[in-house]
Amino acid sequence: MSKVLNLDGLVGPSHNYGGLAIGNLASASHKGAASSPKQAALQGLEKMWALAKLGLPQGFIPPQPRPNLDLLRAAGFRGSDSQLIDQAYLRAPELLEICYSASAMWAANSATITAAEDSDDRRLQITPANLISALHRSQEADSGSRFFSKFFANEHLFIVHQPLPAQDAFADEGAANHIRLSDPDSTRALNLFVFGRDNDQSRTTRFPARQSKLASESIIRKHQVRETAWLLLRQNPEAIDGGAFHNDVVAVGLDNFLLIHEQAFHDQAAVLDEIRKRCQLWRKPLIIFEVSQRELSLGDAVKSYLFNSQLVALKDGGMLLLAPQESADNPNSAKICRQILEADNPVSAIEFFDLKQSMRNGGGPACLRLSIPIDQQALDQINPAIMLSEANYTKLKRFINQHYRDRLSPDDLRDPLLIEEMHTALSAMNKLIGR
Ligand code: SUG
Repeated sequence: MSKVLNLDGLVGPSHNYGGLAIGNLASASHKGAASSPKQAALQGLEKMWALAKLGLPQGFIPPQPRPNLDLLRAAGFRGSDSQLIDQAYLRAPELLEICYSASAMWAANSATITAAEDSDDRRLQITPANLISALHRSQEADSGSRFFSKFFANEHLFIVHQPLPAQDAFADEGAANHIRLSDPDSTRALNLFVFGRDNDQSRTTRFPARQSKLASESIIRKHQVRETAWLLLRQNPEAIDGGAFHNDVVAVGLDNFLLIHEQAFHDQAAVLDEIRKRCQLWRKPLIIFEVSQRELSLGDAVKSYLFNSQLVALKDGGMLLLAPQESADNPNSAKICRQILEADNPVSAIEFFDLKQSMRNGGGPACLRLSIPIDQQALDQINPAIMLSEANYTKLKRFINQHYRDRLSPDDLRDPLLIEEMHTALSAMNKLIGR
């Protein structure tokens, strides 16, 4: 059985609310609000540390360099760094927010990763996401690719593919649309690849679908996923229109447990039958906990982010459902939580975490992490500089307290001092991870 290494995106010092993400209701409703980069980063760090303290493999992905002034130059602005910022503030404020976006924190979108044992190639497969559905997210792809090439460099164990072509037909949002189910007692697995639109046909009426079918198919081919180990599924367009811009807003799975909202997939009853059929030879039977819309409306699922909880296999058996505080605050999802604990399934504990700063941009516990199915030999190859040892936890906490502002409003992005602060923080981070 392979372990799971969780790599969380460390929130960057420019975390702000730009209202940049179409179809993401939380992002739209917090546009222009003041953020707290320090609180955001500390909240994310505490989540990571809670899992590291349980003895589970936990690492982090450092923040990407911001502001991305190349974007402003590409848009025709000229002059010194502070002139670029000033001009953009006056003439293209959205571009200024974009070039400061800290959206790389949502590591689930950074790549699709499939297990070595699921591939005919026998190596862990990584495709960094092109994230071309939104401009602010598309600027993450290059730096994301460099991260994976550097930290997963052992060619015998890992293969880092190129991101898919930066074209609409290949729009790829990474692991937010991928779930790996597996039998804890054998090497059988089933990877669910979920797409939102069939090339340029989306079937949604309110919001665009982000993940293209061609992207998911291409990843299955590139990763050489064993024929018996994948299923390609369509997101329910109603879920996308209801604010589930990624499938991980309405479904989460680990090992032999799938927690899913009734409206997650197109033609869901047939899909769940097919999934059950594909897993029927497993030694530990697959358990599906499906929540009906009567018990929890799509609106409440999106508000509470219950399905964006992280499922974590505990060392002595059982699973932890690491949920956002909003799932406890919403009476309907709180009730579902109690039912999950009572029912016959692997979940043995539920803990609620305060991740408000990220949640206000539509990023819950599962968005903040990239989960990597990995065996011990490969895990031993991961550079300890990005692992959350106690020493690194302490260093990161100090780093955040020293370099992050308590408060950042859209107007603050105009402050030329902020550019310097970002550069200083970046060099300190590079030193911290030995880059
Ligand atoms: O792409 N929000 C992100 C949230 C990503 C959540 N990830 C997963 N579901 N896996 C997005 O919509 C908001 C940025 C802003 O508005 O400033 C944003 O990009």
